[in-house]
Amino acid sequence: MTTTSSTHREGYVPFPPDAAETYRAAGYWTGRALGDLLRETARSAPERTALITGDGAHSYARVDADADRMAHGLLALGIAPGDRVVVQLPNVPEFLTVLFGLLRAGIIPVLTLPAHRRAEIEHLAALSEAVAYVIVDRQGDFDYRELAATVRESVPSLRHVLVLGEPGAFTDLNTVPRDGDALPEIDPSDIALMLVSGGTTGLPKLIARTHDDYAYNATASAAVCELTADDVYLATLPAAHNFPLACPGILGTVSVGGAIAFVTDPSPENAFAAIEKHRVTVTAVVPPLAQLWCAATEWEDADLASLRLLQVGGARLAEVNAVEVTPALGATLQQVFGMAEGLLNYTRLDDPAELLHTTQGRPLSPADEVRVVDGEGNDVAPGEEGELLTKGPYTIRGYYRAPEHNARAFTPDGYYRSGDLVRRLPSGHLVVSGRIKDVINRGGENISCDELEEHLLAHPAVRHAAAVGLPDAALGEKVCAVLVVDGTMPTLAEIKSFLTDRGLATYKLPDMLRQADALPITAVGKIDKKALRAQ
Ligand code: OOB
Repeated sequence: MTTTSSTHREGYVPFPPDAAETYRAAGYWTGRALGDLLRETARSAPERTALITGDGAHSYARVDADADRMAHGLLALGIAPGDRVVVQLPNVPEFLTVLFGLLRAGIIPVLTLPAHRRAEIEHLAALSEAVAYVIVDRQGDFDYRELAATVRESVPSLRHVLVLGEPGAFTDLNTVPRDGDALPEIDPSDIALMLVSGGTTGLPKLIARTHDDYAYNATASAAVCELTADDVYLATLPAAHNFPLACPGILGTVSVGGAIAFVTDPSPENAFAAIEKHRVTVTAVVPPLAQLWCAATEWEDADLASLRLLQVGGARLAEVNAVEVTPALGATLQQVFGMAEGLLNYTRLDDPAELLHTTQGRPLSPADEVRVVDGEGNDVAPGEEGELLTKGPYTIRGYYRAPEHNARAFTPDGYYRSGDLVRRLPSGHLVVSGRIKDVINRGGENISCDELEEHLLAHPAVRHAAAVGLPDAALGEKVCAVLVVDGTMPTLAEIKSFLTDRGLATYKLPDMLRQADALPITAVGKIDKKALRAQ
């Protein structure tokens, strides 16, 4: 009955046929559709808990059937395989049904974050020519239906707004599911879903991931984390982000038959209660949250004994914070250096403490190709700093519908230019030493913000630190350190002498200090340097 929308591959950059053949032959790509990850577990262990919700546990059999009914309902609305649907849901259990419903129908979810607003959603909906937009009615004091009304006026392709909760003028998502017979055949080399790039400059880009590559991303990650059916994964970060979605996250947990719980509020009080109640074993957080959770063990007395693995990634975790994780939370620390574009680096569970604390892990796959290059694109000497370039079985070859940007962001031979500065150790572990874009150029001297922040964080009064470059007539840029402190704010002179005592070069010392109550964060919880500079 349904026909595949022919437009969805326009502007998609596929893997070259020879690379695809290699990945298939080597067994990285298995020809499974993402919807099959759930199907396989539902067949082998139908009674196991897939989902923990406010009103009890849902078995794999139930979630599987719910996903099928959602798929049939979406198709019955006239949404066709290959069509794009913008999904903007907080971390609610229904996320799983909506996601798998779309995947099973061959409809492509465009996974946006709850914190995205009009500028991002309009851009992403228009770029993907989305036909539908899935939201919750409201969260906190934000009404997504008002946002949807605005977006629908400016994006003519949007035919449906499907609402979880009170639908207002739109369609109630709960009325959509229906029974049906056959679902469309899925081509595993086709686009499964679209992620939003984490880039902090310019408009967000769309990252189209295939069934083959993303299934590998999730299952190989599950293997590295030694995930089993006994694990309970807590989605703490926004579920639409690659890290909690598939590293190994939600999809990895489904692939091994574990259980998934969601929290919308990652505060220690709330997350710790969920960990205790559901006996959570694994979760993923960003560094500021890891730091907050560690500190909160001082005043929260929840039982966290079930937590075996805390994954920390998304931004550089300072060594001073890394060493605190296991003593405070009892869990093994895993550093994860990943990107929505693909490449994932993990510290391994049995890595020595030194590597766990001071590196951001090593590539997930033996087929990941990593180069560390200088400004001219030549490989640097082993151990030297350079830009990370990468290609591999789960790294995109180009952003969706972005040919001009792709010409800069990818090398002619298909490597993604990450913009991250790294050093590679003999073990293959990478140390992220900064970002090409996150460097302050002070009178011709380059200062890595990450490095300066690491030193600032070592000061006993400093809880959070961010270094930003501000325009300066004499120097080009001057260094401003924004600090969140415990107790009294140190003076500039005190900070300078503290950093000098730590052996930091004089040119890296801040020119000015600003105190803040909190640092602005991006939709996924990283420090928002752009917003900070604007302040
Ligand atoms: C993850 O993905 P994105 O797409 O939001 O951001 C990617 C960028 C990287 O290029 C790098 O600049 C930074 O975020 N980053 C890290 C890091 N992990 C990510 N910088 C330093 N240390 C780390 N551990 O952020 C992401 C995706 C999957 C898993 C984990 C994180």
